[in-house]
Amino acid sequence: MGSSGSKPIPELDKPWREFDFGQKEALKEKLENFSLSHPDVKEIKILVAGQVGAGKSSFMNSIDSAFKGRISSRALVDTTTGGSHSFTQNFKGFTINSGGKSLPFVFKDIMGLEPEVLVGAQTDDIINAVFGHVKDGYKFNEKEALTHKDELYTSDPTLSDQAFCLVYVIDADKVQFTDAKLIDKLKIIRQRISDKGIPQVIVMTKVDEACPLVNEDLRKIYTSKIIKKRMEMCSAKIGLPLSNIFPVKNYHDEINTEDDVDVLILKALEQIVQSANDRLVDIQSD
Ligand SMILES: Nc1nc2c(ncn2[C@@H]2O[C@H](COP(=O)(O)OP(=O)(O)OP(=O)(O)O)[C@@H](O)[C@H]2O)c(=O)[nH]1
Ligand SMILES: [Mg+2]
Repeated sequence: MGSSGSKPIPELDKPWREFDFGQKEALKEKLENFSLSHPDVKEIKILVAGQVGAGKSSFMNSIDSAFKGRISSRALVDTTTGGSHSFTQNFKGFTINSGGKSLPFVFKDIMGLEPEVLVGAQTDDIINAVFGHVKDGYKFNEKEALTHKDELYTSDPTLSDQAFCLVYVIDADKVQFTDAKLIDKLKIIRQRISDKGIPQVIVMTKVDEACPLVNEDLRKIYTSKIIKKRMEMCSAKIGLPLSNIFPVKNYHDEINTEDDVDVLILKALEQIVQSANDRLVDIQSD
């Protein structure tokens, strides 16, 4: 690498992950025609968790935008910078429509995790939500977890109430500073849900903020050394393989959609939906 004084070139000669930026329409079509592999499940529930401000709501809006072909802002995004409390607090579903129909997956945005907050409350709520015990309308509360006595607690969840994939949204620009307490929380969640075979995917957001090269040209995402490093950090910290990590740029200040943004978002979605469906296949054959 660079000789004395010269800056190292932050770009690899060849992309380290093969990625076809021309596959947007194919991905869209595949996702529009996706059918679930279990007769009792009409839509698969996907939970989205992550630190406050990581871009969870923006990721769902970006998926919606990619299908609509215009910028959508259905999930409310906090536009004030530096907020330490989660902007999204109510548990409710977010479905995607495309080609005149509603796609068979529903996203549930969980309130952002805060490292300082009591370990119990938020981790328990997330684990309960994964297992289908949390009803829509529940307001996540940082001090107390939902208990079986609560009206919004489902004691006997059906298959459709359960989540088939947990998505961790991680900010590429902050991953190196991730608080050890937050990592511990994620580890607890991982242990509890991995036992039940629930797939997990990391969506690494804000690649535009993490790497100037990628900010200029999103197609450099897999030749950027910074992005590769941040993905490796995500993998090491959360304990998921690199193959489960998808870097994306969410729509945040754009007024038009762009194919390069869409294709990365749709690829992450394809992986999420496919792993959730694999889980359904496993359940069926259990
Ligand atoms: N540059 C850039 N900004 C982003 C990206 N994703 C999200 N943002 C911005 O980051 C801020 C937080 O995004 P949200 O989507 O509200 O984050 P959240 O995870 O839902 O946060 P809470 O609901 O508060 O837990 C907003 O100002 C977004 O516009 C991205 O990929 N790139
Ligand atoms: Mg949010």
